Amino acid sequence: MTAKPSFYITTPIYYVNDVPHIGHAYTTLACDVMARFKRLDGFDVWFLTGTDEHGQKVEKSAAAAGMTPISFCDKVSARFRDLAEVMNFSNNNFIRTTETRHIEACQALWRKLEEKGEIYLDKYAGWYSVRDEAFYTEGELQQGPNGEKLAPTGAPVEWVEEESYFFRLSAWGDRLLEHYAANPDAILPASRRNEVLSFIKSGLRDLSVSRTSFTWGVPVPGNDRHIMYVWIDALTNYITELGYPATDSEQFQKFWPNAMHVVGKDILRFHAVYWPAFLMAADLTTPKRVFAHGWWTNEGQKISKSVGNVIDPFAIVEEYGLDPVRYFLMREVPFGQDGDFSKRSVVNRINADLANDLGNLAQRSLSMIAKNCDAKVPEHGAFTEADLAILKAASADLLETVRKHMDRQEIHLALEAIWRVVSDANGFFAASEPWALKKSDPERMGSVLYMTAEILRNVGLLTQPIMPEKSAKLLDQLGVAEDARGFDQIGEAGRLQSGRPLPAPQGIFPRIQVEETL
Ligand code: ME8
Repeated sequence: MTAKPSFYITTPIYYVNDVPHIGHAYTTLACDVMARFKRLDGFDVWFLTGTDEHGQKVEKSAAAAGMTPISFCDKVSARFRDLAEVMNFSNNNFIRTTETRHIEACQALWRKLEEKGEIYLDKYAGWYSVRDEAFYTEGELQQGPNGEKLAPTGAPVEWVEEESYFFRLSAWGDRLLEHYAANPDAILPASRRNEVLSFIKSGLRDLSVSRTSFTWGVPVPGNDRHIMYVWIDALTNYITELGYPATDSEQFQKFWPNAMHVVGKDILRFHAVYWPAFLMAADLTTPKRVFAHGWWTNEGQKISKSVGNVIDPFAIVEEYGLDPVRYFLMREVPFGQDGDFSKRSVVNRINADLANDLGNLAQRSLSMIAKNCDAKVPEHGAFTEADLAILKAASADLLETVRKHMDRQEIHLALEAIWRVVSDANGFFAASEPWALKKSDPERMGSVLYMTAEILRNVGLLTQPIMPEKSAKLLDQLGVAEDARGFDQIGEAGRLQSGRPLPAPQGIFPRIQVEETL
């Protein structure tokens, strides 16, 4: 047997200075959808998420909560694990940067960089934002309302003067540009890639990679007055997970060559400039792709704790149900672009696409089958050319289209293609009038119902990554065995067998009553 192709997908590891909100849920959800998709498509998948627990920001939050840093981290990190549970994320592991194996991996990477002459000791004098955990040049700063200096993100900055190790980032610009010229899809979407390229072309300065003014971090090997800059520590999590420094381990060899990092646009620079430079400098290959998605606002406003409009993912799942929320988040906004969350758009989307389109198709066809076909998969007559074309469009062709979009993280386009098939199937069902055929041409009625059920099976297989539970219910109702739900079953390979008994149909996608929620 040939080995399965591999796929390694990671989320950012989230800071534990704050509890999880919709933005965190969104990124991990997108990764979950891709991980599930690839597993169903025959890949050996490793899907990682976790928490970023070091740095000045976390140290300050722990102090403000009157807790030791580690007990504070334990508490907040557990909330991110709960979120993974509640959102039905299929991550293979959950990493924490306070784990010993991670501290060892960071120190091994540091030693390697030092050995190679990529790190040197000097003095840093400049602006630092604790909120962003980022260094800024004078020229990047903007003025606040009271004349104070602010980071380009609007975060406060402080003047820092301390002894610091530096990474020779300035030496890597050309090699990064060469790398991205040779691998045009290594950063997606393309608009984000262009931003990264112009940042690199504007000239890279050496990067301060250690701090001495606080202690909550990974000690620099051989000089523990210094702790590592939190980003060097954080980014390393992606290879800690695969066993770094054991680069010849099976996990590392299998997954690192097919790594994809999904991040929000706010942290693309760290992933697409600093990280590949660290990796190349340490003789490691770079991730195959970094995908940066857009930013959610809430009812048109920036989501922020101070505005008090943070969307709690636990609460919206409670209110609308898990799979409808998963569907909404992936369908509403083109993946990569910014989007706005509003209750009205959630309700409209769920009612239109799930209750009306998919829900009605399933409900109408399955209840007709229950009544008129003895609750069995219908017998059918010979298929016409047109019938075969409809079936193909809803199976092999659809898989090809969906796969093509998923390979570029165009999740919304994949969903659009599936829903086009659902809409065509509704059209076919209505135009065929199976209720009228019952008397005039029962064999044709059987064919129409069979085809509709078969389309629903293919749709149900393809919606599993987005709506695992609802899709399972749909496939249960079509009598599809649990071991026949991979994408190798799409189309003729997995065709429903006429005469197989079916369970009693039940509504899967209830309508949300607008008055109740708005
Ligand atoms: O940056 N819309 O962690 P973080 C969409 N620890 N996505 C959002 C969002 C919003 N309004 N708000 C947050 C860190 N996100 C570092 C990462 S990785 C080696 C270290 C998501 O807790 C988005 O994915 O600030 C963003 O990149 C991430 O949360 C930032 O999470």
